[in-house]
Amino acid sequence: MNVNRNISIIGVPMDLGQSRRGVDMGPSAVRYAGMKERLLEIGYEVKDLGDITVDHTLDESEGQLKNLNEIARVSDELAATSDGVIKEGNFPLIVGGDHSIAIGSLAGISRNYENLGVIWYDAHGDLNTPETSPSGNIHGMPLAASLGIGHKRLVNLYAEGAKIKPENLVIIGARSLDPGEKELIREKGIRVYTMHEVDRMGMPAVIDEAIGYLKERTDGLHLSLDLDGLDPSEAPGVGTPVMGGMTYRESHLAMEMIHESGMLTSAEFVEVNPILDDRNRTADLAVGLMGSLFGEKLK
Ligand code: Z70
Ligand code: MN
Ligand code: MN
Ligand code: MN
Repeated sequence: MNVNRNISIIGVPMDLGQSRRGVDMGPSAVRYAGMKERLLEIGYEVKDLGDITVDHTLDESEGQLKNLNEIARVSDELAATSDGVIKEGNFPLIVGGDHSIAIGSLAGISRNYENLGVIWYDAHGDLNTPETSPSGNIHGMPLAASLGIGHKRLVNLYAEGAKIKPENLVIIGARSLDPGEKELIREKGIRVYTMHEVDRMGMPAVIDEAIGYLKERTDGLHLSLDLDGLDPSEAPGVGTPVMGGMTYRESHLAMEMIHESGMLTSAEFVEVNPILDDRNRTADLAVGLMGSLFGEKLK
């Protein structure tokens, strides 16, 4: 597969999917860290489409699902934008914002594939439903919603029903799974490399196996990278830090190997919270990871 040389950046300053304000400044922080310049340097054509507008007025009307209305509205717009970028022949690079935005990106992107593969690089499973969620935060639900499970507004967003198939999904780095999420993983047979597997097998074997598995069954590959997948000592600027995460080196290697596969067709980087960060370190890290993901030469 030829790597797409035309990248379209979409910013989504969403912070309504969780309870720590500030992640809406993620797209600015990542732009400030030199995202576009880095990609131009590697040799891509890069178009920054700017940010999707988010109304940050908190709306508690839905009770159990916090800020459902605005999240659904933004997700629908993001779905249409990502779908449009692919139809123009460009590569969508989406920058959040909290992880609830993946509902919109997957809804739009998946329209263009029979079997979209997804690598979910995250400390969390984001597989909760309104019934299993301990928090009511929609950023803990985007994968379940994309699999067709959860609130109908989220499940039927942009198109009716499931956007991805459980067998086309690989979760890497999980170390904080709620009971309902574990049940869903078992029930659907979802492939999960928890930190246990990352430590036992090593990152090279995890990525080799994940890529080999997805190569057989998918016709596109989306990387959804939550910065909290990395260890908080290296990515402090996230809303929900969880100890024992993937290192800087493991993560760069993972990005380089995904690049080498030639399979990547879209990507998103989420949960950078500059308010909680240490002098934009986590945004800098995100841009560095993009460098590796897009094939920056090491020598
Ligand atoms: C928890 C919930 C979550 C990200 C935290 C946390 C989910 N499982 N996702 N940080 N990115 O509330 O559903
Ligand atoms: Mn806000
Ligand atoms: Mn997440
Ligand atoms: Mn997470």
